[in-house]
Amino acid sequence: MARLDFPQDFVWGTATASYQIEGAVQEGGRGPSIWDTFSHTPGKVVGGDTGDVACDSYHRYEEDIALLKKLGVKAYRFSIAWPRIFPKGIGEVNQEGLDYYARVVDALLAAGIQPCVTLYHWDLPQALQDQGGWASRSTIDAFVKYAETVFQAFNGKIKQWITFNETWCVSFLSNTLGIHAPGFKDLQLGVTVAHHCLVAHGLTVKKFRELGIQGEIGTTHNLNWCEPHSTSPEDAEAARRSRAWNNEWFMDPTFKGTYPQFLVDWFRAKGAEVPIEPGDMETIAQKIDFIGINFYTGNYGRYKENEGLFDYEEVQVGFDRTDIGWNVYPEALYKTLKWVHEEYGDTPIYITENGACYDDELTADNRVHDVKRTEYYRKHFVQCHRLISSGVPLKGYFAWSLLDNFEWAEGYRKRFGIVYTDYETLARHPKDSYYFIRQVIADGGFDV
Ligand code: JJW
Repeated sequence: MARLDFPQDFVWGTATASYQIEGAVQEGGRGPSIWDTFSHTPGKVVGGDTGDVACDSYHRYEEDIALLKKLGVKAYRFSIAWPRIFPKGIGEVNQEGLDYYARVVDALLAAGIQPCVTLYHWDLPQALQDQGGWASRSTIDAFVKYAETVFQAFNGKIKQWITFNETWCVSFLSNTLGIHAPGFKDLQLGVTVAHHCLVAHGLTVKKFRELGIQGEIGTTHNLNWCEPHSTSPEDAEAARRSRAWNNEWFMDPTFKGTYPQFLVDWFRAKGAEVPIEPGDMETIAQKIDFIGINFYTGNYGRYKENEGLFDYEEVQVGFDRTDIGWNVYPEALYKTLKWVHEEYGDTPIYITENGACYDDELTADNRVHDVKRTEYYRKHFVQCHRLISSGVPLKGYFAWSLLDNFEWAEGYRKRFGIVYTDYETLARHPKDSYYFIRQVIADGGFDV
């Protein structure tokens, strides 16, 4: 048996997002977002689920914060809903929206928990989508104005700010694959949206510095490790393309102010161009205080002609998979963050999401014995410890998620929480994984 100790100042936390937990979509002066529109469009979300009620955290945030306090986390990552602050995306500030988040922030601070705020976790005001959404550069200006408004409202209270959650999902998953809102299937649109989000990130960081806002600012990219299944050059190149699409396409601009040229060429051959305007790349590559990484899985794959965008198909090599179909591949967390450190330097790294989806069952004693999720966490914590030991500047870890919630196009059936949400009563029941994480935090580590 060995003991794995984490540094005293390691930041343990959990994460959520506004549309996934708040509900109360018509309250507090909130305007509609693209996720209201999308989830209310038949066929877009499994079971026709919507975020109308979700976990009702808009009304139950005190209970959620009590769960965080009992868990012993140092930090809580949540997102501010842009349509609560600007119901139409621009124009008049909705004071009721600011007041709601002020209550959340103050309750967190009173509980001794650092707020980590995501500015854009996918709930774009519908009014802006009606004018082109992220395909239009005017949305960039609207975003910076929204960011400035919340920076000033909460200056000094927020330890960490995250501009965007998962720019790959915002762009390609939502505009090229059509799986998330607004649900378009267009390569050019995905490329354009990715670029505009990156520019919006850069301008927001600039604004943050200009205003002299306290705390740290960064962004969160979801990385996905892809490895070739064989040693053939075709397989290596196909895996390389898939990896670059998920990873370098976002990390290179953020840190180096460049796009991976071979993929720029690949997209051009398919008729899509990055709409770069003078100064954009310098704007994107603003120095950030930390980089957030969301990590869930990795895969092996091979070349297959005309498969997807990259002539790449995944090969099943016998991984256990979670109930959303994602491989359990903890070593890929190590490989990914090792690569981030080697390729992009010493910027502090936070795992801003990691977790597992399993179909839990509430037992008669109101417990959930989520053995597989607990094992998933344990294995990923081992890799975190390995990373820290090998000199990677990993400073914190946020479990996705505090509680079961609206899992986007998958609806409520896919549960990622360490707390079970009973959607009939909206009662919360901590799962065994919650108690495992609580013990790790209390002990500063665990035995393997
Ligand atoms: C779908 C891949 C082809 C969220 C997907 C890829 C292509 C059929 C979880 N992270 O709820 C979904 N999540 O809000 C942010 N991250 O399709 C937080 N990525 O399939 C969590 C990725 C995702 C996805 C879901």
